[in-house]
Amino acid sequence: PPTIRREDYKPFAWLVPEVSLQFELGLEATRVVSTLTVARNAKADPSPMIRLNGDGLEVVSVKVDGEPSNSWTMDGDDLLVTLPGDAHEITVATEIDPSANTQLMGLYASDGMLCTQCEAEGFRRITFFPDRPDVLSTYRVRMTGSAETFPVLLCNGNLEATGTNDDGTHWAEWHDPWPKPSYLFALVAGQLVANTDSFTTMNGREVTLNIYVREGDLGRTGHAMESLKRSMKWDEETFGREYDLDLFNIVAVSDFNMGAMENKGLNVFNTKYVLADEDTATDGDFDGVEGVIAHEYFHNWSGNRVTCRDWFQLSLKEGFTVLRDQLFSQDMGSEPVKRIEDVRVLRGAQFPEDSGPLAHPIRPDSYREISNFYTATVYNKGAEVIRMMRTMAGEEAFRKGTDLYFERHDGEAATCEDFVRAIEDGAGMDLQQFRLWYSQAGTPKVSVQLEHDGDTATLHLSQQVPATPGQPDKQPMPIPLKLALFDRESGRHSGEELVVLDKAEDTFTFGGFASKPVLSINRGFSAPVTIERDISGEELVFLAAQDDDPFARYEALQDLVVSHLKQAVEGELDDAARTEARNAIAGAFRAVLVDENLDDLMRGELLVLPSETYLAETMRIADPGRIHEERQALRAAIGIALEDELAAEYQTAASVPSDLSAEARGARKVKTQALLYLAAGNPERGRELAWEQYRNARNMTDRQGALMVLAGMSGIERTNALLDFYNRYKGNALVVDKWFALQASSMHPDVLEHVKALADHPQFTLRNPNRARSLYMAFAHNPHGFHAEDGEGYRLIADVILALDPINPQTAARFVPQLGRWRRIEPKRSAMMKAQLERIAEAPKLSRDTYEQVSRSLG
Ligand code: BAL
Ligand code: ZN
Repeated sequence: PPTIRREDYKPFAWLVPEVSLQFELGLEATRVVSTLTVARNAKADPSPMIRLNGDGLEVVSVKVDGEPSNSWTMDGDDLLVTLPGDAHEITVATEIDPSANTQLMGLYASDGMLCTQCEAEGFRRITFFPDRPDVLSTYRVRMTGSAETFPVLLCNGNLEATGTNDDGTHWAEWHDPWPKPSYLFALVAGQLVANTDSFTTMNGREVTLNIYVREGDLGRTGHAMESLKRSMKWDEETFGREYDLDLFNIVAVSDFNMGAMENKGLNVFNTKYVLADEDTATDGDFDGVEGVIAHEYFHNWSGNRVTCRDWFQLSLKEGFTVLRDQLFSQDMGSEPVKRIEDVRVLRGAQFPEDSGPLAHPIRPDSYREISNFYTATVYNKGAEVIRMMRTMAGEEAFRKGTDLYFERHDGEAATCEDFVRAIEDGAGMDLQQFRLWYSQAGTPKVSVQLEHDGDTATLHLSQQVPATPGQPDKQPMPIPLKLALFDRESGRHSGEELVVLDKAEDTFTFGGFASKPVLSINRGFSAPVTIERDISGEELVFLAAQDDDPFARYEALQDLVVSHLKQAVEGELDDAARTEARNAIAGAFRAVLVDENLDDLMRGELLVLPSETYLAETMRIADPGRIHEERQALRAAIGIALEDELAAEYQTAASVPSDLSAEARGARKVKTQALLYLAAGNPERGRELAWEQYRNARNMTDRQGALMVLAGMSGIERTNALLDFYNRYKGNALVVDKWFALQASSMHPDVLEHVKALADHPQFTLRNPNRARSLYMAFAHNPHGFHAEDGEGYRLIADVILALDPINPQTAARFVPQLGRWRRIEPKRSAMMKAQLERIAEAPKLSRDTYEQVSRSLG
């Protein structure tokens, strides 16, 4: 497959101001007739022909200006039409089979209904079109189909007319007044019911809101609707953005590659991010629904009104929209807890990407298959980069920048450079050097040393941006670091400061310190970097107990644990030193358990141990087996040392009434963490408590928490709980996904055998992405199973990739990065991981998606 390069961008030779589409809908055969009004683009190199992208389409007929035409040829999958004049109308008819579309890109059948996914390049699987985001058109769509099979007919924009025909079909005509690129097109047809509500915008526009689902799911749409209304209000208040149509529709579908899709006026969602009630969704699921509803809604401005010029600019809309949804969720719940969760995602998913063979800048320079670049780097690091601009500018100035961005580029297909320039001009700041964050990959490492002399504290900072594929040499980047210097005696500091490290090395001095202060740095995680600080265990304990920045407090605890586990894994500790370190950690955790100033949401967060993946990331070469052993042993040691305190916390938390209040959610979080430690320290007691919790659970958070613990243990309680859970929820696909995932992510010694057996379960299928991921993605991210010493975990995931690739390449390729970590794993496992990648590479007819990921991973 060819490589597409950012530097090769050229504007398209033709404008397509208007598109008219006619669909005759059928699950097995859908006829599409598209009429494009085209005109030469004066800003582009002239061309005598127009290239209309296709993917697997066959031409039924082509007309130019209403007359059948022969002046067309195929170039691979694309249709080239020669056009004599400056403006024409092209009409192309095609026929497609949605039921055969297992890739779930383009128009496909899901559970008896029809729906679409067009981002990034799915529209070309529906009809021939210049399928690139810088071609903006207004769309008029007429859909005709069986009134029985497709009672609901939805498209972008406004519904203008409907009617019935004598043959049992009916039709609907939709018009979207806002010019949009083809990737934002959507169509849905099927048997659906709606939760309908309304929202009045800041200028008094009455917007009808619908959430369409299958009939039995209507009762679980309330949270999504409330989240939508809160998002609409928040975007008005925080970014001054008002909704721009009279209708906003959301449809939930059960077969979906992504989480959701922001099609103009018709968001299509994975059911996972719409449906929630206390019996079937955990607190985390509720947060997921709120966050994704907000994210897709916010795209209406950051993505739709201002879209991307080309796919290299993906972070323009995704990084910015992730930041917007993160800020929204911070405002809706606990700001520090949300920040910790977001950083955990960044460290667990993006840091490993940034330090491996798939590392790429947030604005990549080249790709073969753009679907592979919907990554944690483009999304989450992209959000961090914009967050840094906000931190340096301050909230008010940043808002001036975003106002200017929306004003300048409304209706345009813009670039990341346009965004940076708007922030620069609007906020009045110089971001020249800061632009390096868009072009350089790799997580910067900042080394920190604090010296004290007389009454002056001197801070030495240095940065190093590691080499990444294709980028051996890096320049220093501006790194904004929030810091505070604590007086050891009083436990206070005299104010937070922001320093920007923009050189390879720099020194900052602070006066007025009679004794050496304790440094708290990168507070609030002000920069997405790793910090290597010269700090004692005693200072970390001090910060873990005293720091007034909740993130820094969390960080101190994490550092304490990470540095201990690194030493333990790398064989640097004798028994006495190990015991001493474990005692110090247990002491710090005890302080967290009994601290009356902490709310339970935060307490629960502070108790979470760093993940095995993150621990591996902190080591140059990781031994996953040793990491697992040491981490489990530390958990058990804490469970033993703090058994009484944990049991007391557990009982207190268990007595909090079960509802969705922050207090109750916090209590559940603490309870789950306490249970994990207790079960590790005293398995008998843990099993009993978990079984009791399972039986008495009145919500999914408690039920799933208990089952998670039981799934990792042996015993009849495990069998009974898993059986009960399955029988109770076997009609609910999202909960059955949980049932598969809980077993695949368990700490049970036989997890690999369990996963193999579950693959034969009657409810398992590779064809549904949620189900495939529930078993195999959960397993691939379970280091204890995936890194089984004999390499069977690697073989299993390679088999999955090979089996899934012909069905759904986009989803198959998502499994490759786990094997791609081979260079950072100890030699024996590393060789087996590499061998599996080579086996995949040798397979005939690999998709472009999987081929690209495997070849980059081996390269
Ligand atoms: N644009 C793809 C799905 C999302 O990021 O919202
Ligand atoms: Zn998005």
